[in-house]
Amino acid sequence: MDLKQTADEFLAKGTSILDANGDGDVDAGEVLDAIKGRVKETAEAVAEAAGEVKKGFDADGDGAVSGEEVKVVADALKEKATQAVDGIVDKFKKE
Ligand SMILES: [Ca+2]
Ligand SMILES: [Ca+2]
Repeated sequence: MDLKQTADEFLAKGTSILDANGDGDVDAGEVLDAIKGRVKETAEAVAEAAGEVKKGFDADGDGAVSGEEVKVVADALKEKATQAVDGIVDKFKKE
């Protein structure tokens, strides 16, 4: 394998992705746009995950998470963890 050629191919690939206006060069604006796009994607994913978590806690959907709602989720998690541990213990018992 020609490392120099592989590096050139990687560079060419990166250039074609980053080169938004297709002039063959990557300028600072194009790099910034690419980073901005990625940061936005990440921020959206985080916001979506946070929304899902909040929805999961907020059982009655009033937009607020009460102590009781946290307790319900915590109990469910505890039960899930207990089941998982029981499953592992059962597996060992069988063997
Ligand atoms: Ca360009
Ligand atoms: Ca609520």
